[in-house]
Amino acid sequence: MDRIYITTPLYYVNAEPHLGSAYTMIITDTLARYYKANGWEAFYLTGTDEHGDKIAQAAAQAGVDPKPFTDQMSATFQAAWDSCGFSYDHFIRTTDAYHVRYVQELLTKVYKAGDIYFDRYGGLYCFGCERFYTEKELVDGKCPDHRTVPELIEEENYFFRMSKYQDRLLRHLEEHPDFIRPEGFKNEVVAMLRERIGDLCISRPKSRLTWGIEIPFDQRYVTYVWFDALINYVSALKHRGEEFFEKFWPQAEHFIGKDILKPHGIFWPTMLMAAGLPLYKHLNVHGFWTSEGQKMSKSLGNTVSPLEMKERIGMDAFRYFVLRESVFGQDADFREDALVARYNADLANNLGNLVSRVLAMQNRYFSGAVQPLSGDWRKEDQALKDKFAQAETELHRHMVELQFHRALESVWAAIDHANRYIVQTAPFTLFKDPAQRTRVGEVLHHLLEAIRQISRLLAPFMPDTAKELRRLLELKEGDGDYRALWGECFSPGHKIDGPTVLFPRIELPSEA
Ligand code: ME8
Repeated sequence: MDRIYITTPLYYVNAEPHLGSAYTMIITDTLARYYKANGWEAFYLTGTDEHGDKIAQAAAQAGVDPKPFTDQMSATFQAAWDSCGFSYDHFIRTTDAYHVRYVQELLTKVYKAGDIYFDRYGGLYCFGCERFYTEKELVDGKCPDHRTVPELIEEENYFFRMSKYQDRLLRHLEEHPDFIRPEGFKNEVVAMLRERIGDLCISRPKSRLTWGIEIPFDQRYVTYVWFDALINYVSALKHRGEEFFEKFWPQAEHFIGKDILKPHGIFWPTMLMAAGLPLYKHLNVHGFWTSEGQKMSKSLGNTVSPLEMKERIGMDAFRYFVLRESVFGQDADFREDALVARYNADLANNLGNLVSRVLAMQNRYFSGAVQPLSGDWRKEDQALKDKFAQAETELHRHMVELQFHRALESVWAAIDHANRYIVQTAPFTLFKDPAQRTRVGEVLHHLLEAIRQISRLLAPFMPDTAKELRRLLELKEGDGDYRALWGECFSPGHKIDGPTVLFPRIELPSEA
């Protein structure tokens, strides 16, 4: 059986869910639904990243102990994702006991194998990033992300012999050119690997930070948050048993934003090598969203909240917009005018009108009862069916390439075609001639088929809309009709529901 293991980053619990995290969720949820619908065995993992300085500081600011703070924030994330309808199979928290145990087990194993050593180290430390920087990485002496001057810290710590695996990782990337994709990000990692990567400091003294997983062989230390968090991808599978791990791990598809390329592209595979585990299959890297051309930030007040978008235009319309408007791997801009334009043109007009017109005619002309198809198909009937078959073939190809915008384009080309088919066949004119009633019934039957196909094709992208279309067509869940051939789903007399407005137009103030 085909299998896929889909993961998201674990979200830091120091901020509310925003467009950046929602985007990774929308992509991965779409893929998980797509593969499950196609009969694959899929496991879809998300969760929260809860240890480290950043979280300890956020808890302190909130005046709460880290544990209750993370409990509450993690629950906020989970509730937000549930309200968005994301279909994850497991939600992991890095404070979960099984995860903590596994991290300690792995640390012990790597330590015993000699790949973790104790050393004195002085370096420039950025508290925001929770890591040491080399002079070369700084911009004007400041952390490039936080624009703050890192502090000089000297202390004794444990180090992971990351450099030992540098050449092996470079070879792996050469032998598996799509290990990290799109290619530009692979090239970035290859460039990093052509320089000295050094070893990785993986502990923090408790004198400085206590909120972390204790180093199992030295109680004076906790584990560096990245060394802890990355391991979730394995601990979540192991939690379900060794067999489960063996089954899914070789099919691991990680999805991340480009800012966390280094930990996933370098720390993680070298950690896996040291632990004697196989590497993940692919690291899939997406770009960053800006809002009206600017970096999203709370102080600018331009963050996009998935829950607010759901409230305003509905989750499916929000999903449609971010998937249709962005190219996987590239940066994208969230613009209000683009959102309204796409919503009105693609959803309210193309899709919404098609559905309401067809259902309205079916009800007006035949009281909702589906009419039989004769064996005698006209050229335009065949062309309509072919267009949907073409959309499906293209969609499969684009999904494998993670080209979500293209996949949606293909579906919309078929939707456009269905609208043109109405103009071409003009059932509203034909109906005036009683001798043409049988043909009108056939035309509408083909159009109902088109809507059924739209519901199938859109299900991974717009699950609620797909469900609503099936409800309007009076198709029950698990009816066995999902894969039925064109023309073989609706038996004559099958009654469909009345027309409805799927996507009410958004009127701009100037239009009102
Ligand atoms: O990095 N556009 O968590 P996080 C697109 N805990 N993606 C964005 C974005 C934006 N404007 N802003 C953030 C972490 N992201 C770690 C991960 S995994 C073991 C540990 C993305 O909550 C960002 O790239 O800061 C990352 O993929 C995700 O949101 C979570 O970021």
